[in-house]
Amino acid sequence: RPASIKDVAAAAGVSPTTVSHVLSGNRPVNEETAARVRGVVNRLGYVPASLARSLQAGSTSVIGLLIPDISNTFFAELAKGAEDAAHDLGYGLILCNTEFDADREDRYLGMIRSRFIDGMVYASGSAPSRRRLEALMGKFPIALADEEVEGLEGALIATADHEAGGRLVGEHLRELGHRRALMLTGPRALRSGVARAHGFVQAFRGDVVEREGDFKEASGHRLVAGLLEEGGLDRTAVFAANDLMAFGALTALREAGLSVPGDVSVVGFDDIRAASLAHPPLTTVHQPAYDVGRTATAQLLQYVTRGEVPPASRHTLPVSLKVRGSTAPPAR
Ligand code: XLF
Repeated sequence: RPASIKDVAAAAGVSPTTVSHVLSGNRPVNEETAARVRGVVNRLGYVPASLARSLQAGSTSVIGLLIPDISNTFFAELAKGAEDAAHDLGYGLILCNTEFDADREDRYLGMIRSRFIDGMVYASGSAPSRRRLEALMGKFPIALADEEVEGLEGALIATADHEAGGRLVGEHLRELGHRRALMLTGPRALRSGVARAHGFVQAFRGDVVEREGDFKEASGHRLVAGLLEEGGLDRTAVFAANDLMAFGALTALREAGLSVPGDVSVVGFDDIRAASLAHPPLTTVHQPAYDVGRTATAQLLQYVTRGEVPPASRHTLPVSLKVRGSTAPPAR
């Protein structure tokens, strides 16, 4: 039996009238109470009568796009592509930003179960939600974008060729003459970073020290500053698994009085807009973020419009190396 407004009220310890005020926004409700009610609504998958009617008609014509970090402009580009594809077919798009937080991710995934949205493009790889995602995938239209999720090989996915990108960086640094590199990886649970590191180590064929970051600028700074404090960096090159971490590394090197690329070469991954504006402009791997978002969404919508769950299909988009001022042959 679907959850009723009375079930929600009982579980949240409020009256049905309060639940209705929270959902309609017609009367102000104490923020703490409202948050509790919304939490119960999501957990029980309660659907208000007005929405239920539009759902019975078949759909809400809205899909969700789940991303981990809205401040990373890689995901802004990806969202543009997704929004354009949705717009083309008359669909609206709700942005679900998780800040890499598993609880938020679970709440947003709850929206598909409650049928607030007709489908979801999932551009994140937070490990804790994997099982929840898997359970939903057999029943609802979901596509993966950017990040593969282990155990979900049967999914519709659009992603850049992360491993090939890592190889391009390895070859570039090797050709310049580098033999000792520091690799700042992403979290080990995320496939994109693991694939980039794998491709890099294979092609570089030198001495690589790895340190695990979290794809944010602060971790790139912390890891490089930490190594410098511990006794200096005996590496001539740093490859960061995304541009934000490369920016953090650039700052830490500058603060320590080291010059890029004179003392150390630095390479990123993504080619977000800020990469070409950095000092020096960052050598990086260009990922087609817009096309990743657009392809995943356009493919997914083919099935959403028919009310079908998409079959497995893989769209691997090519990457390219953008050589800029942050890399040069090693001085020593
Ligand atoms: O999900 C991966 C990790 O970080 C994505 O492609 C990114 O490179 C964006 O910065």
